[in-house]
Parts: sequence; C-alpha cells; structure tokens
Amino acid sequence: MDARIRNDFPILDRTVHGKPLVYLDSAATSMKPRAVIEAEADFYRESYANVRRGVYALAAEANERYEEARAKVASFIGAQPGEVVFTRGTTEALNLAAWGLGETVVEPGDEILVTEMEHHANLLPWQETARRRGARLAAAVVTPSGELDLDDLRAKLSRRTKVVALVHVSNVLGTVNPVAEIAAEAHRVGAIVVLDAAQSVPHMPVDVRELGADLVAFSGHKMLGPTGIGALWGRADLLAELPPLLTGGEMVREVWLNWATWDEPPARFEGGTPPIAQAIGLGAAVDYLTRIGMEAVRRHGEELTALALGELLARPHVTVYGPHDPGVRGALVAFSLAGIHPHDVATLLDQEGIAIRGGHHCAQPLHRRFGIPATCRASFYVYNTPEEVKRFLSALDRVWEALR
Ligand code: 7TS
Repeated sequence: MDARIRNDFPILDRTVHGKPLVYLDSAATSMKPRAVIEAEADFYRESYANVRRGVYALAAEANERYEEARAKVASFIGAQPGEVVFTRGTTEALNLAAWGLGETVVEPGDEILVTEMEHHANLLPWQETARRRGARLAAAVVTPSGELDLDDLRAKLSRRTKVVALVHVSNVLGTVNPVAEIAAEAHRVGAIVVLDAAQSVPHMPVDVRELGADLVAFSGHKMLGPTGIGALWGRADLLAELPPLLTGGEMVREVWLNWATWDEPPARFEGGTPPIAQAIGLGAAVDYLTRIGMEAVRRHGEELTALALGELLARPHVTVYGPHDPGVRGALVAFSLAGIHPHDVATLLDQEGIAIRGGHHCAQPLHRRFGIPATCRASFYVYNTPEEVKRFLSALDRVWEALR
C-alpha cells in the first residue's frame, strides 16, 4: 500500500493524550479522505437542492449527482443502479429486508435461519419479523475455532426455511463465510438469502452476482464514506415484490385520501428527502477505493492482520478469537488478555494514543457462545501501517506488565 494514502486523511495527523493517534477501530467506522469531505462540501457549495422534484436547473443537477452516486455504488458491487436502494446504513437496510420479507414471504409456522455470529443488526430485525408473523427463528452454530458449522446449518435448512440471513465477514471473529455455497443450499429449499456485508464490501472485491445472495446490505461510513448513508442491493425481481418500510413523499405514484400506489424500486424505498450529500460523498469514497483497487485493499488488510495475529498468537497470555489463518479473515482481530477486562485494556491503550474497541461489539449471543462478556478488537484499513501495528503490540505488552 502506498504510504502517501495516509496523507489523504487529515484526522490522522492529530494527537491524542499528546501521542500520535493510532486508529485501529475501522470496523466500527472508518476515517474520511479529503476527497470524500470535499465532495460533500462541494455539493453544498455548488449544486445543492432537493432531488426528484424540482424542474429548475439546480434541482436537475442535484438529482443527476445523486443518481451518479447510485451508479458508482452499483458498479462497485457488480450491480445495476436500479437494484441499489440508498438507506441510512446496514441497520436500516436489514430492517427494510426483514420488514419486506415479513410482509410477503414469511408465514406463520415458517422458519428464519440466522447464525450465532450475527451483529445485532442482522438478528433483532429477524426476531421482530418472526414475532410479528408467528414464525420460528433458528440459528446455525459457530465452531470452537470461530467458523460457521456448515453441517449444522444444512441440518437446520428445510422447506419451512423462508429466509437465511447471515453475515459475510464477522465483525468479531473475522471469519469470512462461504456465502456462495450457503446461498446455493438455501436456494435449493426455496429460501431467500439476506447478506450482511457491512464488513466485506469495504475490505474486499464484492460482486453480488458471484455471491448469489438475494439481498445485500452495507454501510457507507465503514468504507471511507459519510455517516447516514448505506445501501441495500436486491435482485430486481425481488425488490419489485417488496413493500416499503417508510411511506411518505417521493415514493408513490398516485395518492388518494384512502389509498396510494408505490413507485418502482429504488424510489419506493427512499421515502422523504434522502441523505443526498452523503450519497454523493459515498460516490467519492467508491471512486477513492476503486483507484486503490479492492484487491490491493484486501492484500493490505491481510498483511496487517497477519502481523497482528502472528504476534498475538505468540503470547501465551493472549487468547485470539476466530480463525488463525489471516488468509481467511477480515482485517480485524478480537482477543483478550488473561484475567484483564477488555475495557481496561482499551482505556490504557488510549493513554498511548491507540484507539481499539473493547466490548461485545453488538454481538452478545456470539460472546455468550464463547463464555465471555467482551473482547478487545483491533481493526485495520487502508491508512494503517505495519509500524502502527507494532506500536499497538508493544503498548499491549506494557498493559500486560502493568495489569497482570
Ligand atoms: N453488521 C455488521 C457485521 C457490523 O459490523 C455492523 C457495525 C453493522 C451490521 C451495523 O452497521 P451500521 O452502519 O448500521 O451501524 N459494526 C460495528 C462494530 O463492529 N463496531 O461498531 C459498529
């Protein structure tokens, strides 16, 4: 990775507690390059207006730039623009999917299959759908090494399974799930496959057609883009069947006092004024990542993960969660130090300017599965360097010496 990339991220120049910032929490959210900050600001400065309504030149220009951003996001994941619904992020996208499939596909007595490694964003919407529709929620288990137990998943698939909702890359274990294989099996029983791609789309080449899922959710803020914008990709014929989650302006055809007809996707799912500047910012983030190349992004993540993983595994007082092979992981490592609470580790590292996350990372059932309340997690992105990983590791050794 070109070391100059770092210079594109103004925030990385700052200090924390008098020390240079080492930001290792990109799995929570990523920092923004100047190109993204400027794209958003330029829109406000030069082309700002609402979308989908005005006939005046500025409104047409704003609309053009909003739709241009949609086309960029679509091409980034191998899709058509009409299949990309802008949402506030992964959470909203998954709620939209769970609501829509609950209304159209899930019947009383049916099953929804999730996994034990889901982020709450891909669990709670399905709990709600199951409760609302009188369906059953089942979960495929995770092996001790942090992989999905595919035999268990297969055993839990049946003709009753209407939806299989799973994460592509676990935000705790780093596990990369074999989505294409699982999707093929799920389709064999007629289930719809919903993929939480919040931790994959930012970090590796993703082609929705190759994955074989039917609906795919991700967030802009984890891929160098602004907050408040994300997307739900859906197979066009499936999107056409789904009802909207939000009703209101600019998502309808015809409105009478007692009834209305929905617009076509994606407009149907974007009721109200959407996050226009944020979508344009996400378009700039996609341009930025495309310039680096997603293969290079993945390689860099793998290199930093391999470095951290190798060093952590060599320390007898450190427990690492998830697969030990960096080649089959996302760019993050969750770990714990024997007998020390993850919050204490994160707090002491912060004193040295190092930002990692300690907690349950919105995956409480997964932590319960491993019999622990929390873990520490270091996560990496394009702007991180091997030197930063080494600084983190030596600071971690000092934390261990101080608290053991
Ligand atoms: N799914 C996964 C796998 C995630 O990692 C996250 C956010 C979400 C869904 C929700 O995304 P949002 O953009 O809608 O909030 N994960 C994390 C995390 O690991 N630490 O902070 C947020």
